[in-house]
Amino acid sequence: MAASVAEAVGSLLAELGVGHAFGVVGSGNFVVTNALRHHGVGFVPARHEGGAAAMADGYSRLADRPGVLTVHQGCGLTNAMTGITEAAKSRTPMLVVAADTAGAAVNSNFRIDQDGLVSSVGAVAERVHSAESVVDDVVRAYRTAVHGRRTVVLNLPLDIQAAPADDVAPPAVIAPAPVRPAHEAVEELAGLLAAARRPVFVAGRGARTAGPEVAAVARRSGALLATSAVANGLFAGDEFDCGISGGFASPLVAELITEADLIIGWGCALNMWTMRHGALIGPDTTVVQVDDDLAALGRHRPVDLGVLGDCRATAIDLLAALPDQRDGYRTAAVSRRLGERRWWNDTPTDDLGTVDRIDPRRFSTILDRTLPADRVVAVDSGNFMGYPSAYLRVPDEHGFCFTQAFQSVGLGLGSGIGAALARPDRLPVVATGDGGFHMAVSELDTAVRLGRPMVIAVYNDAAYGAEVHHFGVEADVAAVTFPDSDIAAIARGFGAAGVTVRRPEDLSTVATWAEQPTGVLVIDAKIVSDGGSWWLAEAFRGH
Ligand SMILES: Cc1ncc(C[n+]2csc(CCOP(=O)(O)OP(=O)(O)O)c2C)c(N)n1
Ligand SMILES: [Mg+2]
Repeated sequence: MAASVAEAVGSLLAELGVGHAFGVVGSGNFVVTNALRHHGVGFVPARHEGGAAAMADGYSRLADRPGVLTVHQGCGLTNAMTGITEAAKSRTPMLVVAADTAGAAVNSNFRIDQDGLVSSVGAVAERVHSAESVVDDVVRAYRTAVHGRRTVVLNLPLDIQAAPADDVAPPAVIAPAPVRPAHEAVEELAGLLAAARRPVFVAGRGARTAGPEVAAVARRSGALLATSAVANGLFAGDEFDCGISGGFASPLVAELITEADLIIGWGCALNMWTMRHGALIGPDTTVVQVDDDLAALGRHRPVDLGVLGDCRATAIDLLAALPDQRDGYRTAAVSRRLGERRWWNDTPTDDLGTVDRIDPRRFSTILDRTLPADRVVAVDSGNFMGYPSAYLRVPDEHGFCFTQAFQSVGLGLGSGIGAALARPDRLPVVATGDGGFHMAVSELDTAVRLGRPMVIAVYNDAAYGAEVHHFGVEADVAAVTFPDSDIAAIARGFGAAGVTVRRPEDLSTVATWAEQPTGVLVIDAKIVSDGGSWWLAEAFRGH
C-alpha cells in the first residue's frame, strides 16, 4: 500500500517508465523525489533548479525515456523557469514534478499562480487533484508529455500529497500510431522528386527517429542530406551528408543548398536559422515540408507542398512510390567537393591567434581531433556557439544537445550533464562562453560529483561577446566586458582539472588527458576576438 499521494506519484511515474530525475529537494518535493528513487529512478541533486531543469531537458532530448525535474513549490519552480521555457519551446517530452501550496494556504510565502506561470511559457500545467484521481492525473500528464511531445508541469499541492492513497498501478499506456500521409500527397511528392535534378533534404527534430528511411529516399532520388542544428549528426557518415544547414554551414554546403531545385524539410521547421532567413532557398526552388503536426506546415515560410505525415511513415511510402534510382545531385563531382570542403574544419581561414590568445577556429579544430570521436556535445549560447557546433564532429543524432529555442545563455552545462546521463557510453563535451560558464558555475559541483569524465571547453573572451559585437567597438561596451577571470583556477576549486589554453601547443595537456579521461576537465581557452563570428552577423538580421 502506497502510504500517501506523493509516494503514489513517484511509484506511478517510475512504473510508466520515466528515465532519470534531477532537481533541488525541499520539504515540498522530498517525499515524491524519494519515491522516485526508491522505485529505481536515478536522481541527480543539482545546486540550482535552473541547472536541474537544463539537465532534465538535455537528458530527455537524448534518452529514449522522458526525464523528470523535481522542484520545491514557489521559488523552486521560479528558479527553474528558464530551463522549463527552453524545454517547452523545444517540445521536449519531459515532466516537471512541482510541489504546490495547498489550496487553503492563501498566505503561504511560497504561494504563486503556478498554473499561470508555466502556461505563460508554453509548458502544460497539470495537477494531481485528489487521492482518488491520482492515477488518471499522472497518466494524463505522462501521455501529454510523451505522446503529445510537451513539457508538462505536474503540480502537487501539499495537502493532496499528504492524503493517504491506495496501492496504485498505471493502466497500459500505448503510444499512438504514427500519422500516415495521404496517398495523393505521397504521389505528388514522388512526382516532384522524380523531376528534380538537385534535391536537398533538410531533416529536423521530427526526423531524428527516421534517419535510415529518409536516407534511403535520398539515395533513391539522388538527394543531398542536411539537418537543422538540433538534428545534427543524423546522417553522419553518408557520402552526401552536408552537416548542419543554416548559419553554421560551411561555404561549400551553403552553396550546394542554394543551388538546389527542390528542398524537402523532414520534420523541420525550415526557420530563419536553418534557411539563413531564406537566403539558402534559390528563387526557383520548390519547397516541401513533411510534418506530423498540421500547425508546423508553412509556419515559417511558404511551402509549395505540405505533407501531413510522420517522417518515417512518409519516407517508407515514398520509397515504394518512387521510380528507379537516380543520381540527381549525387554526382562524382559533388562527392569530391564534399570530400574536400564539407566541414568548416577543412575550410581555410585566417589564423587570428596572438602570442597569448588563440583563434577560436584553431582551438576548435585541434579540440575536435584531440577528443575521442565517441562524444556528446552540448552547446551554450553566445557569439562563440558556431565554433563547437560547426567544428566538433558528432557521431550521430545522439551526439549533440542544442538548447537554443529560448536563446538563453547558461543552459549548456546543465544540458551537458543531462546528456551525459542519457549517453553514459560517450564523452560529454560542454562548450560554453565565459558568460554562460559563470552563469551556470554552481553545476560544476554537480559535474564533479558525478565522478565521470567530462570536458568543459570555455571560449573565454572575457566579455559578453555577442553583445560587444552587436553594438560594436564604437559603443560604450563597459557593461559587457570583464577583467579576465582565471577559469582554470575556479575549476580546480570545484575539484575539476583546469587547463589554460593560449596557444595551439597548450592543447597538448588536453591530448594527455584524453588518453585516459578521468574526472572533469575544464579548458579555459583564452580566445582572440573574432570581430563577431560569421554566423552572428546573420543571426542579428532576425532581431
Ligand atoms: C539568460 C540570458 N541573458 C542575457 C542574454 C543576452 N546575451 C546573449 S549572448 C550574451 C553573452 C554571452 O556571453 P558568453 O557566454 O561569454 O558568450 P560570448 O558571446 O562571449 O561568446 C548575452 C548576455 C541571453 N541570451 N540570455
Ligand atoms: Mg564571452
